[in-house]
Amino acid sequence: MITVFSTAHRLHHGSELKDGAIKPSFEAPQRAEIVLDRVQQTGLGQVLPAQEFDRTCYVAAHSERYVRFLETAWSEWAATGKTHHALPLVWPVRDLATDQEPGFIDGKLGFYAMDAGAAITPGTWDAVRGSADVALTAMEQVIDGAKGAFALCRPPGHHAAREYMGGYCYLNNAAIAAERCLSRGAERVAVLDVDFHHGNGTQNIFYDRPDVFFASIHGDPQVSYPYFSGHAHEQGAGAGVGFTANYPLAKGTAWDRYQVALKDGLGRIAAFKPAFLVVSLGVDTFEGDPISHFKLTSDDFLRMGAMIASIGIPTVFVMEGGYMVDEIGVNAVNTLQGFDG
Ligand code: Q9C
Ligand code: ZN
Repeated sequence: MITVFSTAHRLHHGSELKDGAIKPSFEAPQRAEIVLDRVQQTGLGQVLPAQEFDRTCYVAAHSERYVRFLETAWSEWAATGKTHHALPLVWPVRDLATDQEPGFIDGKLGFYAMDAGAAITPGTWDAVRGSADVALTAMEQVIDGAKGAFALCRPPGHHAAREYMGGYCYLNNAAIAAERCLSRGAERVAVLDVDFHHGNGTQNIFYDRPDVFFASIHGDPQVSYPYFSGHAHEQGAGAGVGFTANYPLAKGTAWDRYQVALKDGLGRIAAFKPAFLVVSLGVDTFEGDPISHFKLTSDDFLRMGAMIASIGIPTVFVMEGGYMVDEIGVNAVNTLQGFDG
């Protein structure tokens, strides 16, 4: 399988608010380098650089004003004299909800963020658009006839919604890739999210759409980040009712229970008959992950890849989370090797 990779990810290493303190983000550059090393060691296949795509490809999944915010946030922040990373500190919750974009950067940060886990640094935008271009380039491979392709994206994307960042995510790489195949003529596309955390951003982007089926298997939001989405009763809205499927699973879930949800989700995707499948591949379901609560083993990722292959749909794997850096390469590449068979 071909891997698409961009060195632009190295321009971004943010801070996050965690346990009441600002710390270097768990989502660090070394993550992508370790996955790339494993791809090369195992001889998975050729590694291609990302092509550059037009920003209209990003606006397919996000609003124009949100993309403009991402492009200009660092310069607006730096213009106030601050030198540390930008993080939001006030949010338009419930009765404060408004659709009016504030004029000042501190207000914009809260308006366009769901949490204080996606910092803006000087290199963030270049890394973020490089990551989206990685996903778009991998989608082109599959549109052109490859059975599978691996988008080694960093930063990840699945928490980023139409108009907000969060959870280490800025542009939703998986949603941007899904929109790309639709704009190139596909009638239907499915997104399967196997990251430990609910793919709230992808769900948000496609919630009222019947042409994109979204399935997510994740830690129960009663006890796991992002807490406010991913319940089983969330199944879509309007014309999209029935085209979103959520599988919240208990803390401590291992392969025996995980594979029941995966089988059901894949069955529903196969019945939808999509032209393409995008897999949001987070490997933070691993038993050793420092911020998650599932118990998958490295061998389970081989099984996961084989099960995904069994439905026979051309598939783009888009890298999302996974924070046990020693094992992230093994677990991601095991999934791809399981798929290749
Ligand atoms: N105690 C991705 O995996 N912090 N994002 C959670 C839980 C945010 C994860 C803290 C986790 C975001 C792409
Ligand atoms: Zn995650």
